[in-house]
Amino acid sequence: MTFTVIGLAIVLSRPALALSRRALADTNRDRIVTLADKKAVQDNLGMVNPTGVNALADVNQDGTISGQDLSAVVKEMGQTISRCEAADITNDGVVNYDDLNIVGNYYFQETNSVNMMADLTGDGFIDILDLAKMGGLFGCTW
Ligand SMILES: [Ca+2]
Ligand SMILES: [Ca+2]
Ligand SMILES: [Ca+2]
Repeated sequence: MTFTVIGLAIVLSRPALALSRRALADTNRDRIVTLADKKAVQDNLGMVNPTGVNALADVNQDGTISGQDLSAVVKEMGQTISRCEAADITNDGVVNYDDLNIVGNYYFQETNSVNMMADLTGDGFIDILDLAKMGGLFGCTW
């Protein structure tokens, strides 16, 4: 019984799911990790609780733009992201209602460290454009 309860607690406390590490390293969301993404982190090093486009540089979503984010980008340098992967916010290999719901949860919010995975267009805001980017990809797998 104890194990059951502990197991349930672990499931419930699982951190917010996010885009793949590779997709998050693509800070400008152009589906390839380049020096531009590295520069986006470098230009904002030390920033705490970033908002708007700057929040996309908080690759590990810990609320601070640091050397850890820089390392995360460097590690994925040159990697490309498929259209399907770029829209798979939950990072479970399929684009479906779970991903749509995440955009819905943060709809019409400025991008920040918590919701940045829902900013699929990388423009610093979560709105219809992010939903549109998911359009046509429903059901796709990668
Ligand atoms: Ca960070
Ligand atoms: Ca998904
Ligand atoms: Ca957006």
